[in-house]
Amino acid sequence: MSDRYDPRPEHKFSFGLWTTANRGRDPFGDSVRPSLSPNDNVALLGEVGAWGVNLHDNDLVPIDATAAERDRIVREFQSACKAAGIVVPMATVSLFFDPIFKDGAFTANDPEVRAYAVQKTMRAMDLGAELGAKIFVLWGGREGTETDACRRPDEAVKRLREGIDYLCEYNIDKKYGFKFALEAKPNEPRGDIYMPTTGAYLGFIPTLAHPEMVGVNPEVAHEHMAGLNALHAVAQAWECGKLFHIDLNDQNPGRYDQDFRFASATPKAMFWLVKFLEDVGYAGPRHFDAHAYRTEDLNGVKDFARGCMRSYLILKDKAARWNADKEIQGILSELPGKGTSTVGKYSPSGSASLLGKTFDR
Ligand code: GLT
Ligand code: MN
Ligand code: MN
Repeated sequence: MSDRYDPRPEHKFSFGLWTTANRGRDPFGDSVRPSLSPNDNVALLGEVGAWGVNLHDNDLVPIDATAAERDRIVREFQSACKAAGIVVPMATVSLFFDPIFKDGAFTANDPEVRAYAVQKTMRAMDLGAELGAKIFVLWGGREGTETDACRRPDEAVKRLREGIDYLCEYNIDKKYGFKFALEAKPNEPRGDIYMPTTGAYLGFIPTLAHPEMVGVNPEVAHEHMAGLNALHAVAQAWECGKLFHIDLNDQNPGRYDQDFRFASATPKAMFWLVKFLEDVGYAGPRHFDAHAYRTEDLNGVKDFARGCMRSYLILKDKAARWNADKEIQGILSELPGKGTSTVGKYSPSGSASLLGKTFDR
């Protein structure tokens, strides 16, 4: 059945290979779904009407693959993407799965681990560039602690900066044209993660050597984990020109990383988020970083993926109706105080007249 909520390429809906291939493993229970190869995964994404696929290096190329294996895997994946009509807008790197990163990657105490993390990211950038990606996400999942006995947290910030500055130089050197999008999360898998919220990264970025190359990738669930309003984080990122990517999903506050289907937990909050993205004309990918319930089989995964996109389009439609609704717009036009200017530019005479003014509280 096709209707006006069918996804189309211009909607720029993307999924990570890790999202639709999620097998439902959690810390307490094993996989409930069979593995889905990257090439079959891309075919599935084509079938449900997605536009793009994103990947970590090791979602596609095993960490121990030889150079020849890597090249064959990449070639076959490119053919699979072509056949499915799927593009690769974003790439990222796994700096969290391998046991080597147990103490962190860019911030680990062992300098060999830190250097390996930078090398692994450079190779992931090579891979992403080969697949046509222009956005490179960095989620520092292991950049944190269980106890602050292990290092001073400001030392960790310096190490993180050095790593990212180096990768920006590599980006320039190789002419890859990547925009880096830093993704925050308050906790899990570490007890505490150094850059816990999008706001923390927005404070960190201006301290980098190439701040123009680096923005953020806010994730709805990660802001909700911290009990925050995800829209406010997204809006602040947008306002300073740093919304380079977005991870859409859903999450109840204060819980583990639930990665629920988009808009399935907080539909009203997600209405405001979609309305914002559409109103401001955000032109980047709408990436769903979520997964199906453990109770679902492969058909359920397809329903889940279709559901993410459909929910977005329903909310987009409602946002357009909100904007077009005469009654709503009439009520809004009665609100006092339009515009963003409050007191204008400072001048001594202007400040004197402001001080002299009597306000009717
Ligand atoms: C992991 C994490 C996500 C990140 C992915 C990119 S991996 O699933 O929980 O939020 O976006 O590294
Ligand atoms: Mn998440
Ligand atoms: Mn994410």
